[in-house]
Amino acid sequence: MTITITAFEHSPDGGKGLARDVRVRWALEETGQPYKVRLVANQAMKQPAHLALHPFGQIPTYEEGNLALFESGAIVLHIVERHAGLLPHHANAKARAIAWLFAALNTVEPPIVELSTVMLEERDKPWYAERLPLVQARVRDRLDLLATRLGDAEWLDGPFSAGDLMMVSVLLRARSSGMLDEYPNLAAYVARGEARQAYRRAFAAQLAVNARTASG
Ligand code: GTB
Repeated sequence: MTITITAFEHSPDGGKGLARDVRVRWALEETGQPYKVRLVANQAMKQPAHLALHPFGQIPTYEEGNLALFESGAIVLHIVERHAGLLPHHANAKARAIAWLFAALNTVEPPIVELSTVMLEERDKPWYAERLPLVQARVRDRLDLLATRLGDAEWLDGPFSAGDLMMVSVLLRARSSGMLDEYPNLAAYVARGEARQAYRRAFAAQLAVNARTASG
């Protein structure tokens, strides 16, 4: 059955790979699943056709036969549960990999997203200089302990898993703030994720879209 995902027609990052379709593309590449991409224009996001797929009018979505899914975490989990490669076979190890996937989304991503919102959208506010260090401290709270936990391991819990895929995807959003560089082991962990062939294919595919739509 054909898999179709949605992505921005014009990603606000211009192809830096930070939009959440990339983690879905990456999971599909890691598990060897071919997929199609339907690009959604900004003005179409909140129109009925797209809202029928995504109740909040966002990307990414995932369609396969009569299944339509939204939420990047749910989509990645669906992919890795159905196709081998990113979840361990042993039940306990599988549960732990899924815990890391949720930790990336629920524990690490929120302060990172808050930081990028502050830096991108609140720079001109009179309270920016006061707020920024507070939000940076919330990111540091998470990164300090994540870095300690990772130590000098290659991945979070044994072989590369869906948990690592999601954690690397989330940490990538912190890089432009400079905060990732405060943690050399996390920066190296992210670099190992980016060096995977499947990530490179996912990144190149979204870059090609953005290069094309920027010029067209
Ligand atoms: N919880 C949902 C999920 O994980 O799937 C969140 C989905 C979401 O935030 N989608 C964003 C979207 O559709 C795109 S990824 N936004 C349009 C809208 O809400 O109308 C978030 C994102 C956007 C831009 C950058 N960037 O420019 O760097 C990075 C990430």
